[in-house]
Amino acid sequence: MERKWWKESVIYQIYPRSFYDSNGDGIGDLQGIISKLDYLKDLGIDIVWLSPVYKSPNDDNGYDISDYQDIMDEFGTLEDWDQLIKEMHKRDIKLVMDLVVNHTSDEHPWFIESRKSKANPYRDYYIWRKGKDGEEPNNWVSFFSGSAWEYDEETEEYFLHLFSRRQPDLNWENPKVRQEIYDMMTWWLDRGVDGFRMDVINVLSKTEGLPDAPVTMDGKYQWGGDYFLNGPKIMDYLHEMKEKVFDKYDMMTVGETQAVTTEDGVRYTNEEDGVMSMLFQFEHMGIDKSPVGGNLGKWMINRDWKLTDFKKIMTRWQKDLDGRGWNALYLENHDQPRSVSRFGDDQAYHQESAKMLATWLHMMQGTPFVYQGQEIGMTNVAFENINQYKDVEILNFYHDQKDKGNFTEEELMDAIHYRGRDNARTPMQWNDSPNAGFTTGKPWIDVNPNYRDINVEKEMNDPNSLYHYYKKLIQLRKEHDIIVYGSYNLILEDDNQIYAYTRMLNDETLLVIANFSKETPVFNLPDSLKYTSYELFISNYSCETTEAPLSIQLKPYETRVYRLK
Ligand code: ISL
Ligand code: CA
Repeated sequence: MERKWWKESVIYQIYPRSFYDSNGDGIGDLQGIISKLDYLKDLGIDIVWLSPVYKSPNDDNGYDISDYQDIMDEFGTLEDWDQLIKEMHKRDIKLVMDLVVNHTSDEHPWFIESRKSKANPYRDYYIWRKGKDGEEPNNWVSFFSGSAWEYDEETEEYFLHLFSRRQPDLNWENPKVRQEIYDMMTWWLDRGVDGFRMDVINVLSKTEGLPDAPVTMDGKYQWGGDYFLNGPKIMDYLHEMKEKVFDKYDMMTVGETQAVTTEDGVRYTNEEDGVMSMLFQFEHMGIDKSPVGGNLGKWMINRDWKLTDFKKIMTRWQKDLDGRGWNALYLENHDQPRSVSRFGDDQAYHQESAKMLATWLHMMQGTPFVYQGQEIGMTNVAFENINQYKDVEILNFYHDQKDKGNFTEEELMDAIHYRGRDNARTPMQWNDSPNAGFTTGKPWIDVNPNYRDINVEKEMNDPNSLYHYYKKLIQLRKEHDIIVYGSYNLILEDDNQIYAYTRMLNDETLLVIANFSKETPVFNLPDSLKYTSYELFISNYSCETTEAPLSIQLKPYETRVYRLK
């Protein structure tokens, strides 16, 4: 396996709106990030993935871009951005920008032109179709509820939007669109960025004819994923992007790819003719959703998922990509609930379970991602009033389902409390002063009321805190190649409480034990694992370093990592 800097790194994701507000308008900004770079350096991370900071009317918090080559007013200016990257590079931190090129904002000049007339030179930058019998061109449902088509009076045609109606899909069939995007990427790379996180990158290519989707859901609109996920020309587009852009720089890319098999994963990320450094797969994030149609399934929560099923998913990704591709390891981002609330226990075993999850993730093969606040164990929030929520996905879901009347108010709020994206978007909790020290003004979204217990200042002052545990995990990665390059093997595959696995490199074995339960199961080392010496690398309870990893009664959410030789 080739050595690469982005394999040996830990990446920290910043959701700028909620990170740190430097000027009291209630919105995080670039100067806010600059003032926290020493914090990130202290944590030990190598790369920052910055969610979109481009000009945007913020229908989807920056994932709707109206100018790819300028900064959103609330966040600052291009000069601030230049200062940000300079200050990051000075501290040896690399910067990965978000690349959102499946769609633009409806306020992007291309779209403003495109909707003016059928003859406009920008018409073909987007996907316009005539209606069918007075209705939408096809029956696709949007990721954000309702039809994926919007009627435009001006030219009496519909445009496609897989996401919000204010995020029209670009027409990747058009070579001019593709060239504009490559030029824009080159412009950022020449300004110094070190890579891109590629938003919904595997939906760029739509199946010709845009066929109706089969009926799998209640209601009029249906999940059309088969006609745009990993579509017919996706590899052509990405190979072209690689040739025209990526190949010219020492950079990294991480693709956000829903509905990929491990075979797709290898195709996208292999070192010979892959098109991205690593990818975010979604299978493990689907463990607690129901299999019903498309994105609606995420709201239909399955709380009875089994650890053995989780193991099957993770193990498949670990083994199938070993030596053939590369995994991005994550449990959180700005679209997902907080992991300690979802997979751990955010009450009685808050610290223990958050440490366990961190260990379990960081010891796998792949590049680990830390989402802002994950390093201090920030939790889900349960706002009482729907008006406290800001996310377009949540609000569309709520209103759409209200209209349909299939669920009670309580059921809808429960789903939002468990699954809503705003769980991850409440302001970063810096200290116990009002608004968690995030802003001196009124935050754009309410702060999680638990900020007096969970905040950076408190974590930094406690040597046994989750924050210091993360530092140690990140440090271990720098010291031991086996954590980066070792091969993964699952052990105890039928155990429903303990997730245990090994990593192997040369004559070394890393043994990772993680109790995913509140119970106290006994870990027994399989006979097949022989060793002559052992060393405890890290653990979340204080334990005897001389206790051999043979038979251990684990405490709730206990985790340990041993090196065996
Ligand atoms: O939220 C989700 C996970 O259940 C998805 O439906 C999500 O919308 C999808 O993963 C795509 O996400 C990306 O593109 C969206 C944007 O809203 C998300 O924030 C972004 O990560 C559209 O640009
Ligand atoms: Ca601000």
